[in-house]
Amino acid sequence: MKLTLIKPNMGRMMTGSYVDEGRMEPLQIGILAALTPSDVEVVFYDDRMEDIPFEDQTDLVAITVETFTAKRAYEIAAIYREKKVPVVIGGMHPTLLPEEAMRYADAIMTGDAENVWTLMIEDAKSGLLKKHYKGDFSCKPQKNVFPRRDLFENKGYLPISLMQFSRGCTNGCHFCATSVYFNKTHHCRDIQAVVDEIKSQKLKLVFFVDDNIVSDHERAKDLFRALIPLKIKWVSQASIDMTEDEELMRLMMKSGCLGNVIGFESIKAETLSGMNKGHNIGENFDAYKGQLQILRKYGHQTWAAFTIGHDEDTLDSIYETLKFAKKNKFAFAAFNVLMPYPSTKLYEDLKSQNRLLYDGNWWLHDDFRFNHAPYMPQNMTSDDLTQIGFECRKSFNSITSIIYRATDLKTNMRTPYKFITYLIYNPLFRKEVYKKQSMILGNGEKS
Ligand code: B12
Ligand code: SF4
Repeated sequence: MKLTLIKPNMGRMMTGSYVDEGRMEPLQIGILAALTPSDVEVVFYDDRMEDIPFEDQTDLVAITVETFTAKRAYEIAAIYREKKVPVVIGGMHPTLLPEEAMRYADAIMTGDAENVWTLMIEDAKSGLLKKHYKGDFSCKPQKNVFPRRDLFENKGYLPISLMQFSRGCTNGCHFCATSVYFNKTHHCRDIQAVVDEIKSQKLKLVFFVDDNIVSDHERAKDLFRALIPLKIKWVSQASIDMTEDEELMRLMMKSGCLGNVIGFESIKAETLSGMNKGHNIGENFDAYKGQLQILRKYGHQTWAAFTIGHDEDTLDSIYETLKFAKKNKFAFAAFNVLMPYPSTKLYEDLKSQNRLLYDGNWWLHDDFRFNHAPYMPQNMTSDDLTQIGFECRKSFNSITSIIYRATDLKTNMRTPYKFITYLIYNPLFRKEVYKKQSMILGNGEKS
């Protein structure tokens, strides 16, 4: 049997197809390939930069789907199904919205694949695919396999190895798709398995794609202790309450952490409370003053993620957030329009208030464009929100801002390695700001 794995692109720019120059290895593809029995031939196509050879013979197509790639994924599925090749889809979006996904595939898989993938492959071999495979979290992430990274060779990915220590997060921010997918649970791999996987790698720069690597402080400390002798450099995602535990911070930075993506979301306590992000507020909240001192003390290169368009936000408060991000010389920052992902509390609230645009399913709507607000905000128009989001991204990533932010001896200039990382990635992200804005989802043809 031949299995074709596909990672779909998000869409097209007005001027032609979008090629993500900052693309990274798709970890789920490597894991699914590794879980596949060895008598099955596996090929992989990354739609983000290569053409899918639809004419090639294959027996089963498996597509990984996020909400932003759903439209393109369904287009790809339709082409194969037209040729009578069965298609299975899985990942974040089908798990959030199984009824929709079922309309576009022969089979769907919801939740994690580790426990049901081989069963699905056996069913496909005998031509007896079931409509719905339900994964669960009863085994450790990745089971006992290492991702098949041989499938990633010569695809031009950034020289950074994607890995995972844990999946999920115990917090429940109202906008977060991950918290719905994992139902506020957190699952860790055995630390020795992570260490062995790192040792098997040539690349010594690792991106732990954990949703929140410090969700369990004690487990995280154990991991960091085990990483110290490996002398790697790594980045991940972490919640800012890590700054309340200095032992955690010390071990984290000693183990080679350059910095993490941190969900700041907002600099106002009432906005953070409104989105159920109390763990950012802590005691005596003063626009993150205390937390930032700790981050700087340990030389943490911060990738600050903000979401804009909350009910408490105004145009002024968003400009204030931009000023805050520049003033604190964050290495990187994201100003994402708050996206109502299906099945989140945010989505359900906006739906019940009749505030969703694009018929409530922006991810499939022909008129929706990337980074546009798909709902009516409280204190501005949706166009204002789209515009101010773009302005924040442009301004934060302007040449003057890049030069100004570089000059932080405690973080971005703390070591030559950190400075080089800063200099390589800032121009790359600057370019992406312009390329991605208003991108059309899918192949651009009206459905
Ligand atoms: C790493 C990551 C990135 C990396 C991407 C790295 C890469 N390879 O290209 C970077 C930082 C670049 C990134 C970018 C973005 N990301 Co991102 N990212 C993640 C993150 C943290 C981890 C993904 C991952 O690798 N997980 C590890 C793998 C092993 O787990 P998995 O994908 O869940 O796969 C398992 C199962 O789902 C299942 N499965 C998966 N696919 C399939 C397919 C089949 C057929 C089957 C049967 C099973 C199956 O099996 C796997 C093993 O159990 C997720 C959070 C998350 N938990 O998903 C967000 C997440 C996917 N990202 C998200 C978003 C919004 C984005 C951006 C749009 C942000 C932006 N505004 O620019 C961009 C664009 C993404 C794109 N498609 O191009 C959202 C998506 C929300 C949604 N509803 O879809 C998430 C969920 C974060 C969040 N909390 O909301 N991202
Ligand atoms: S802390 Fe981050 S990963 Fe956890 S629920 Fe909130 S947004 Fe999601």
